[in-house]
Amino acid sequence: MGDSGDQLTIVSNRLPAVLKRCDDAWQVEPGSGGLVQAMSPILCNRGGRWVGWPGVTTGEPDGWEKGLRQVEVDSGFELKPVVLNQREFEQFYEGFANSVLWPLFHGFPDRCDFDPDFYAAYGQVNEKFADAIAGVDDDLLWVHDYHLMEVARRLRNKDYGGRLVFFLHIPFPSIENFSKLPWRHRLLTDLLHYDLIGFQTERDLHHFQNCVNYLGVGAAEEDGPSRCHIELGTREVEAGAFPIAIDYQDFARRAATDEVSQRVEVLQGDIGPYQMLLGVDRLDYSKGLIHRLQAYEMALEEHLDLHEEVVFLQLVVPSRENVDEYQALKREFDRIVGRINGRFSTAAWQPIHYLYNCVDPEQLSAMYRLASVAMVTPLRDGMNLVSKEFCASQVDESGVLVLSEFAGAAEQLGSGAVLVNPYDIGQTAQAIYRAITMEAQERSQRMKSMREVIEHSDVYWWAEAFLERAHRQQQTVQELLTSDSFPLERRSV
Ligand code: ADQ
Repeated sequence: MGDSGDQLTIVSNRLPAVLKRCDDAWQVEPGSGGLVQAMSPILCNRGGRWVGWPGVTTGEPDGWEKGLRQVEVDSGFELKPVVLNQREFEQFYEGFANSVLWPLFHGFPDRCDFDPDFYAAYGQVNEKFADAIAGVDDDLLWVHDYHLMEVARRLRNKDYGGRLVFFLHIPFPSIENFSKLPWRHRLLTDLLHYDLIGFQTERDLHHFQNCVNYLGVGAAEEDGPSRCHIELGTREVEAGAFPIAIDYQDFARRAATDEVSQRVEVLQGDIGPYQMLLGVDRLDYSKGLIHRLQAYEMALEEHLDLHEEVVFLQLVVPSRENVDEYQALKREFDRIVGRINGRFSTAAWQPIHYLYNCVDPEQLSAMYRLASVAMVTPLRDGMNLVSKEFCASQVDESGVLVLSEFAGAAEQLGSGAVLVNPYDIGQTAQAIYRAITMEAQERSQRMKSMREVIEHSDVYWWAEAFLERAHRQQQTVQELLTSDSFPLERRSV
């Protein structure tokens, strides 16, 4: 990994393994979601430590540590659990993280509950994480995502002197949305205690720069392509766009195995002799599931030649199942699936097949390979790894990607994908028809160009770009510290 081979500690809200209580025993399940998918290969490759919440709250029966030790043996890196209590789980995780920051940063301010108790709990849990990390003497602490934006400030208060870098997996909001947050100055000031802050896209970086300048918490200036620096008087912070990626070779290799080929045949048998549209998402309102169903329904209304020609397989990973809003989304989704199948099914054909669970990597690969069209149409998404996984798995380059212009991935894949505004149901319905009826040559040209981008800019390229930046920044600081001309007030970096 270039010259950035420091000891690495990853810090995120969730550990990559989640403990669940089942029949009086603890079960370990692999963590789901994009952050875990992206970071696991990095730590597996270079070793290190991962700090995060294992899904256990205080007061639950002992015995869960044994499960984590087994994951450590299997994965080759150390896991350091931070346990939350029930109140922290409700007010920090379900509260500030998922009922304030998630909707606000995805552009849904009306869904936010700006409860001051939630913000207080956010501070307490960030302090808990800072306590857990303060003793770690690794060279580089890489903190991830919106749950932990205050950790750097809290560590600096404990005289932590090492490098602190941060990556935001979700979008950074526009100034119009960010300034609705009652604690906007404090949150942004706290974030600026990191030395390097990474965003998914140019758009996010630009929004961040605007917020820093508009709210007057620093002076942000562009610093070359995809980079900016923020002058704070006593120190400087760097920020940049680093589009997250996948382990391309892993997906491409798996898709070409005999096992996956066999599963493709079985799957084709299960869905019938039709072309397949595929959706793969966590259950979340930001993923645009309802709009997607409406677009498919409209495509079926307007194009009778799609009847008994396509099926739509939607795979949904359960997420935040005990939150009312998510239960309501699932009910709404089920209702519309029932309506569409009720309206259009024939004795031989059912237009939507819907699975509500996690599938293993081979099965996911078979779905990606068989799909004629992948529907990746979030209303807003930091990056969206499904779009990249689909392309990497398309070893015969015959599938079409229908991609929302509001997914971070659109910055890299926009020219190969069929881009849509997911709020425009009519346009998305047309895009479905266009994708299904696209000629083989155009399909292959588009898919080839996207696969090239994804192969070149894979997850190792991404981590190396980010860590080298962190490393270079450290070198610059060291050079300045040993130079006579370095102004004294900047030595506190
Ligand atoms: P997520 O919101 O979790 O990630 P995404 O990037 O699409 O979204 O990742 C989902 C992951 O879950 C994919 O790797 C996918 O393969 C996996 N997955 C989905 N359904 C599955 C199923 N039924 N069975 C098994 N696996 C399934 C957040 C941000 C994203 C950003 C990532 C990484 O919201 O915008 O891309 O972090 O930074």
